[in-house]
Amino acid sequence: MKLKLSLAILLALTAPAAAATVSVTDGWFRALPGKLPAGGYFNVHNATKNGVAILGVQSDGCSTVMMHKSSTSGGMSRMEMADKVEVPAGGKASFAPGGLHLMCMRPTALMKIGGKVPVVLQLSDGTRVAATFAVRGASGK
Ligand SMILES: [Cu+2]
Repeated sequence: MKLKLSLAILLALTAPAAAATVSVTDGWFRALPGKLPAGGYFNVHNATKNGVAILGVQSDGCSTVMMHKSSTSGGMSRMEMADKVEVPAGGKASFAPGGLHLMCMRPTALMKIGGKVPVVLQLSDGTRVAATFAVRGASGK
């Protein structure tokens, strides 16, 4: 009886901590013909009590991955580098067409429409988050 009780306490103490992580959902790349860069889109959720920032991204599907932000001003759309992307405690950040996105430079043979590509985010707290992105065609489907 005593053993069961302490096990229950242990589970209660450890379960929430294990669930409080940074996670990635809805990840996909838009593969374009030839060696054109593939745009990468996803949502990142920070369930921890501390704000973190994404400092870099790596993928075996790309020679280099950059973070970009698109914006439109005066009818002109442009992209600029995003050195880091903040994800507030308990909040999220969205990489979506027209805004923040990954720029997958010189895609490798892994970047095949209908396939899957591994992606790793490097966070400011020193941890890494692994995710799998689906590869879609130019239409986003
Ligand atoms: Cu870009």
